[in-house]
Amino acid sequence: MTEKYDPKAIEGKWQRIWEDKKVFEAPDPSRDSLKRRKYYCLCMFPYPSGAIHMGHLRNYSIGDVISRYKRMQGFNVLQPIGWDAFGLPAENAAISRGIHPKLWTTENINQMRSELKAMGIAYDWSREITTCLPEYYRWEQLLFRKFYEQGLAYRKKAAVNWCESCKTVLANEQVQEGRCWRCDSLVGTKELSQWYLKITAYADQLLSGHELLKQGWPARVLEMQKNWIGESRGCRILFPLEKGTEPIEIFTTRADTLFGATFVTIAPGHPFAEKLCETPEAKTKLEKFRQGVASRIKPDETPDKDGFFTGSFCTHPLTGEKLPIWVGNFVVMEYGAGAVMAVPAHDERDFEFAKKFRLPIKQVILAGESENRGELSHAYTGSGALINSGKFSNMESETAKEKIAEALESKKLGLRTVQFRLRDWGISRQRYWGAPVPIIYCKACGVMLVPEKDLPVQLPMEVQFTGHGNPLEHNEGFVNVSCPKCMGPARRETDTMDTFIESSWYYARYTSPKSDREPFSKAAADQWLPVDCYIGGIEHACMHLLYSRFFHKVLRDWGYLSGDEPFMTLLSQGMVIKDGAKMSKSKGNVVAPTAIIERYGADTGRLFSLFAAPPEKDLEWNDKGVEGCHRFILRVWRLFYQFREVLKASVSDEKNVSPNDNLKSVRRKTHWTIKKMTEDIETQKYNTAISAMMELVNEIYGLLTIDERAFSSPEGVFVIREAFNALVLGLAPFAPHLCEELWEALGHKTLVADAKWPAYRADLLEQDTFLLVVQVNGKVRDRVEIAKGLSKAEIERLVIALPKLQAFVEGKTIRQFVYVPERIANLVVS
Ligand code: ANZ
Ligand code: ZN
Repeated sequence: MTEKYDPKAIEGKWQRIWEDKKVFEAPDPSRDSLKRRKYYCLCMFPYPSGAIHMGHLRNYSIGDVISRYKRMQGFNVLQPIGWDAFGLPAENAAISRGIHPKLWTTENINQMRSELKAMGIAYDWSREITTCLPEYYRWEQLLFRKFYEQGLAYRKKAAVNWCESCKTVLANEQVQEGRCWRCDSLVGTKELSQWYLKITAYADQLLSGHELLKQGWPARVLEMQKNWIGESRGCRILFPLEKGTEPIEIFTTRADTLFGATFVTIAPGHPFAEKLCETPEAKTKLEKFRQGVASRIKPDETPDKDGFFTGSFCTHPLTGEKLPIWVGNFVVMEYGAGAVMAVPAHDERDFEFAKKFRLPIKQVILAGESENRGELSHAYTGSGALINSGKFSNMESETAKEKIAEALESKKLGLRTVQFRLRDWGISRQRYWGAPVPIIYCKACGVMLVPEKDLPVQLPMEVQFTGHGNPLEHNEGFVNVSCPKCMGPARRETDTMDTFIESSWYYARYTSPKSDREPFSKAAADQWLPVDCYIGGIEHACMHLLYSRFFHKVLRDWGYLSGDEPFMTLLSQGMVIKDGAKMSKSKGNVVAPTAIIERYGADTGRLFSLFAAPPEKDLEWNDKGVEGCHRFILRVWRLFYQFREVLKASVSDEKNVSPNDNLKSVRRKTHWTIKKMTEDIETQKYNTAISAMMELVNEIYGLLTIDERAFSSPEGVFVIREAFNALVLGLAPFAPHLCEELWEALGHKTLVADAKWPAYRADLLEQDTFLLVVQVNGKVRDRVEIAKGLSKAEIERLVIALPKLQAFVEGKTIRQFVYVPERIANLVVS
């Protein structure tokens, strides 16, 4: 052991040893010679943007504490890493700086790999995957084939962001305040045929699966998913058309208000709209509306209610009344049936609409007393007794919902259904840097899947990045193919897949990352899955975590893997902030992990990122805090250095140890620390686990200041070695390089990474004394430490003799001695 702590030398040394010995390469559980239970710990894999940032440092430090801790607990731990390597920034770099996305990505991966290695994370590097390589994406092309064959992938027209001057489709991230990121011109929309995955077919399972996740997932993530999926129980009702055969279908959650429907409103994009708009005026209006609605960029922006009368009527399914059909801009085509029955008296949007266009308002639900007089001033949206509703009048809303639905069902004019807000997943991207959709269009044969034997459809490397359109479209060698069926000339699909596809199944690929016959081996997936702990940012609460749960369920249904859920526990870590804002390049408040590693070593950086805040909270970056963590490491180092000879000495047998009170108290602290850090790590309170270890170090230093020879007796050597062992083992998941070095200094021949997590002895936690609060006539006059096991009479004698009490008892008679065992003694005097 050197006198000076030299993180560079130590960290490099142990990283090499771990790598040479393949310490963190996880054997498949069936081949594990140690027959350990498996534990799969996964951090969301990084996008290779250039260099690792503090969010990575934090995320991966948390994952590593869990992995190393579980390993010390005797688990066979899989902690893999890879690269989410397709995506927009690479293409933007190609457009603005002329560097090929493949090159840009590869360079970034190389840099980030070496930075992650410098952090000393216990990764199984033999399982590294890179999603932009054909050996990875070929499998999702295969999966896409299967999605298509199973009717889970389909094509439909939809609006995309379109920059007219760049002649290109823009991702939402490329639209900044309604303008193109590149040329700053206004962004419009364009209708294109796009590929979709039918996630809605799994909506109910994605929701009911929450039951299984309740234990291990943060409630707020489940809540966000629940809202995103948006289950809504209601009724589909048919309104027969006055002219024509097919009725208009609407979706409502309030069948009880059916008698209050005074008109029907359809979405501008409704397939009946053209047919229903008979007059030229209505036709012109429809055209205008369609353009207006389409040019809205953000779907959550609701403009003022607007609409027009189509000129057509339908009939009320129960009363037979004639109801006008309107087009309304607030009715969305993608939800429910794309049409609503308008009940202005009980729905705010309909109320506003009816007021604006002077349409009838008919109350059918009784509101509270005061609200039932005269004309409604706003919609009453609550429940209550029905009025003006024929034979359903006087029923309560909830009963009426069922009874009216039944009546409709028996007339075949209604059906109770569950509706989801969740939309199918649009996976088409009109961009180069993604996995090509394996489809060929043939004039004669139509839409054709690329045959399995022709996979992968590789991205061509020779492409021009002009910023105009998708480079694949202009790549003749890529686009022109022969049809797999008739061999005639055909065109290849130029859309590439959303990068969320790659991250939807990578966790399964890690279980057999080199598999070259299938996406992953079922046997390997069955051994490792589900992921026991998944760690990543809260920003992935909905999309990524829903998409991968969807993939998992689909793959399960195909028999590719088992189990209903991919991730059993989820840890959503908070953000890293500095000076009150999220660390980001644009804010200029970035601290690079590499700078911290360079200056203090990786162990300090890791320790700080775990000490500064519990994982789910935001972490405020603070240079003083980093220095504090570094000083703690130095303190530990000095302590070990001071005792370097003792560490090597032979230790007396525990049976022969009878430590004095001071040593006993250090022992107690040691066992308390083991208990505390174990419980805290189990409950993800890494910050307080570290505090406990700091306390132990303080306790040792504290005793040394009173008595610098406190540990020189054989008992002392035993006690300090026990404390040191506990400290090194406990700190090992946090500061692993430091701890390997100290473990070696303690004379161990094995790695601390392989060591067993310590156990505490409950009997040693017991204190021999307790603190007694002493009162006279109910007022606290003193606090004293009393040995355990004394009788009440003995304690009374001790209390009466306390010097501080003399002033209060002198010359008085003691009437009573009240004693609450091990807590309070009260003298009643007069
Ligand atoms: C009649 C009614 C009467 C309604 C009433 C509400 C109150 P959630 O809970 O979100 O599912 N709706 C249905 N489809 C729509 C669409 N495509 N665009 C816009 N609005 C639509 O909401 C269901 C309610 O939202 C439905 O119930 C319908 O209005 C409206 F007193 O029908 B309701
Ligand atoms: Zn053909």
